[in-house]
Order: sequence, then C-alpha cells, then structure tokens
Amino acid sequence: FDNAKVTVIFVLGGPGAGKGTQCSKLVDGYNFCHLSAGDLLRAEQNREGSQYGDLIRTNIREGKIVPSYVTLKLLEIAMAAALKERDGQDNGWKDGHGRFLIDGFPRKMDQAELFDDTICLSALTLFYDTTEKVLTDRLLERAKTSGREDDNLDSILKRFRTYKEETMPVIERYQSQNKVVQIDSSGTIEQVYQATVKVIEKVLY
Ligand code: UP5
Ligand code: MG
Repeated sequence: FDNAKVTVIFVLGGPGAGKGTQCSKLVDGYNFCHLSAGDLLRAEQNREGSQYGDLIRTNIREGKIVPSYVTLKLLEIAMAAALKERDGQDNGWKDGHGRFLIDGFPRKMDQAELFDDTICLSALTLFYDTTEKVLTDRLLERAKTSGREDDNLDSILKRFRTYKEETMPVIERYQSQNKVVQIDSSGTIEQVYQATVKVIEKVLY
C-alpha cells in the first residue's frame, strides 16, 4: 500500500479500554474503514472451511496472540477489499486514497515489524489508557450479553498479562518514534470521544 495515499491509525489499549466503541464513532464522523483484528479473527474462526478455526479459538480463550501470519493476511485482504470497494467515493477515498483504523493490532513486536515492512507505515497510534479495575468492570458487564468466549475472569486475567508483556513494548516502540497519543479512557464514552476528535482533526487536516 502506498504510504502517501493510505492513512493508517493503530488503536491500542488494554482489553475493554473502549477501542471498538471509539472506532465506531470515528467511522461515522470521518469515513474511516474500521478493521478490528479481533473481529477479523473471530469471523475467520467461524468461517466454514477455515483451516485456522481451532488455532484462533484456543489462542483467544487463553488470551494469547494468534500467529502473526494469520492476522496479517486477514488485515491485508480486508484493506485491499475496502480500497477496491470505496474507490471513487468522494469522501477521502479517491484514487487509491483511504483511511484505516486498525483496532487491537499490532499487539506483539513481530506483528508491528511485519506490518511496517510489508504493508505500510502507520501515521499514528491512539493509545487508550485506564486502570485494570475499570477494564475488568467493563468486561464483566459486557460478558452478560457479548457471548465472547474470552469475557470471563480467567481469560480476562490472561489477556491483561499478554497485554503488559507483549503489547506495551509495541506501544513503547511507537512512542520512541513520537507516533503515540495517549488518551485517558476512564471517562464517559462521550468524554473520551471528544479527546479523540481533537487528535484526529490534527492528523487529518
Ligand atoms: N465501554 C467502552 N467505553 C466505555 C466508557 N468510556 N465508559 C463506560 N463503558 C465503556 O468496550 C468494552 C466494553 O466497555 C463495552 O461493553 C463498551 O460498551 C464499554 P470496547 O469498545 O468493546 O473495548 P475494546 O477495547 O474494543 O475491548 P476488547 O474486549 O475488544 O479488547 P481486546 O483487545 O481484549 O479484544 P480484541 O478483540 O482486540 O482481541 C481479542 C483477542 O483476539 C486477543 O486477546 C487475542 O487472543 C486475539 N488477537 C490476536 O491474536 N491478534 C491480534 O492482532 C488481535 C487479537
Ligand atoms: Mg474490541
């Protein structure tokens, strides 16, 4: 993908930080294509005939990271499809231009390196930060209705651990390149969105 045309914003933060919630709001406001790596993996897991179903299911339940080649491939296919589908639309997607929010990725150093080297360079990382208490409360509340196999206390604790050990170093990598904006996501959805909009306006305009 052409770095001069494609704007990629990574959206990171602990499990339940509000990545998906904020991305949905940005899609409405700014014509982003929102790609959640977790959603792509869950869709692939449920796709009939997928050879990766069991591999994805086990890793997600254990809060571990699915091998990077699987996730990278899914993202690349989804990005290409979005560019093809929206080409010519008069909303920032003309002539191969596109804007992507890549949510919950890269969460491990090898994914970050592979993406930078083989897909394109990101413009920015939005980093949603709050306490484990807030995260746990949100996830256990969502567990009542989400049907997600990893919304239980055992999986949540494993996800926290993977996040600290594997994902925080990725955030630090981009911090050292001055490409991270940290946003406190403890407030209401609307408060967090207002903080997000300020950042996005600066990047896009
Ligand atoms: N909520 C949101 N914002 C709120 C606010 N400000 N105030 C009050 N409530 C708020 O939000 C979570 C819940 O909180 C919702 O009920 C929401 O209404 C409420 P959400 O927006 O869904 O948070 P999000 O950060 O998206 O949480 P999610 O659970 O999706 O984060 P994870 O990072 O854990 O999940 P993801 O889907 O990205 O990954 C799942 C698993 O897939 C990983 O653990 C891993 O096993 C695997 N994976 C890979 O292997 N590789 C990848 O590259 C990506 C994922
Ligand atoms: Mg999510």
